Amino acid sequence: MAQLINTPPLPHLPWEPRPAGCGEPIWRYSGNPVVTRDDKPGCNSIFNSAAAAFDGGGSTRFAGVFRCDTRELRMVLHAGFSSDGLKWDIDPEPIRWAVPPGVDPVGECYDPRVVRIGSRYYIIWCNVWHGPTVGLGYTDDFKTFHLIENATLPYNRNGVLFPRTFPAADGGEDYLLLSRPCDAGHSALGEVFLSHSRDLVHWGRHRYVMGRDQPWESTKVGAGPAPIETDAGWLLLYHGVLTTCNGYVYRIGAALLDRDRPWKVVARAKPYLMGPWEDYECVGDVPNVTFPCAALADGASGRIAVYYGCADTVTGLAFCEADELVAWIMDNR
Ligand code: BMA
Repeated sequence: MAQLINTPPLPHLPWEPRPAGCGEPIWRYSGNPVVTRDDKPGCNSIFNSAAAAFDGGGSTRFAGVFRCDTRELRMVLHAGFSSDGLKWDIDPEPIRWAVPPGVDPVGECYDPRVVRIGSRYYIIWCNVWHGPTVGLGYTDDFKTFHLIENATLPYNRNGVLFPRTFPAADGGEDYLLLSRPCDAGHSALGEVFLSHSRDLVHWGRHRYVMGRDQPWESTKVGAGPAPIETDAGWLLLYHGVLTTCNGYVYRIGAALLDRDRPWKVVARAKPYLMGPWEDYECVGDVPNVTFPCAALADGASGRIAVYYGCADTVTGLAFCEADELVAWIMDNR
């Protein structure tokens, strides 16, 4: 039975038990979509968004960064707060970044991830800067947001930090970042790499992690939520894309990465874990998209709640248990 490691208890994790008769390793929240496009007046869509446990005082137990596309169809990030991870108050004002001298301002932003390392929350997103690249910043309070630097040159997307640092040979500690170098479109440059950094500014010691494998992920793959540490390895949820005669289909896959050298894949499930199935996943601005960006985990119970974008329009929530998911990956690798 796999256990979560270095994952604090999260007693208020949003949770529903597996429905009777459901034999799947992951199941959807009965109130899906958990965030709709009406949850912030005047926007077009709220999807591909990230949530994290956050003690904001009062009843605020969660904070998030939401991709709220405007009705001009500009991609904008907004902070949001919640007491239960289900009902969200999304700040009507977009996130404004404090920009260090000499650093270019932030462009349009999409597909944010939020990763807590120590007491600080790091935001990683796709930043439109001479093409898509990996933007990186931090906040301590979800009110003031500090830009660091772009972590990569264009073109790159789906940057995701690991939620802790890793000991290096010289006695220091390195941050680790997954990313997916690409081009301006939907090319075959669709493979996940890992980079090391001592200071979150300079990145190097690049390692190959994984590429396209099964038919459902034959166009490209990209990391989803921050990896979750278990005693069997880092649990990585990712998206995999298939090109069909009628467009792209985005599904969710699951893999385990080595705990100490996470560019080594320990096991990877051949079938997809979850894909467009319900109407809100199949119908929207971009049909047939399930795109995971965040996972909350309760270190005490092993329960995991996954937030994922649905059809580039709304946000869904799904539940799974770490030990069952690890067993499912091992059984289906
Ligand atoms: C990707 C990104 C995602 C989006 C997906 C499907 O390239 O733009 O934000 O969900 O396409 O449209």
